[in-house]
Amino acid sequence: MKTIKSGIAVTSIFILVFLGVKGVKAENVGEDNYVWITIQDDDGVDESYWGVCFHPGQVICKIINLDINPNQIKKAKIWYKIGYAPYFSPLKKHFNKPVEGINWANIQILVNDEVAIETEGIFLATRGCHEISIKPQLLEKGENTIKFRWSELSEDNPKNASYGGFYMAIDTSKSYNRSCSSKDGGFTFDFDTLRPGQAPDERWQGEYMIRLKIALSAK
Ligand SMILES: [Ca+2]
Repeated sequence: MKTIKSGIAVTSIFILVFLGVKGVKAENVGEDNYVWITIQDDDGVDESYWGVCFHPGQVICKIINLDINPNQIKKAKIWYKIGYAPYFSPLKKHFNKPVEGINWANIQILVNDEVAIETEGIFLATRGCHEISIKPQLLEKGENTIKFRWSELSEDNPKNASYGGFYMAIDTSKSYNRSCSSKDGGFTFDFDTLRPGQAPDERWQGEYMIRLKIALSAK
């Protein structure tokens, strides 16, 4: 994978709070005495098509740069936006909530190629914004990757589960070369198309709407 060394330096919470460094948002100190910081490239508005994955061979990847020692991070969450209701391939139909008898394959979210969460796809792929807590220990200083993919179904597949389509929102108005997709199960990644396997097109270029939220101690 091409390596991009750029991004946002989180060197001092207080400098960031007062200077309002682009791409980093600090929220108020909560009752738990944490300062939450959001590291994002997207502008909050997805205006076009999506990064769609229909099977485990298709992987999407967002790169987040951290200039901070991960042991300073008390809590961490991945925020992401799904742009369209997931598609259940056997029935050729979109569903936006769990339905009795419709069994989805699992979706995995990987942080630096470690599985941070894996659960039945429908719970991670409904249209709208999601926030998932992850272990801060998965994060590294420097470049971090956050990947989304379908998990391989087991051969016996006792629940008769199926893959479908999940639709990661893309902000086409911003581009920092920190989003890429794979059509070969994650062996190679392409920065020119965010729809795995599709030819480059401005409707699926830019940045995935995937952010990292980290909590630092306010003391
Ligand atoms: Ca936008």
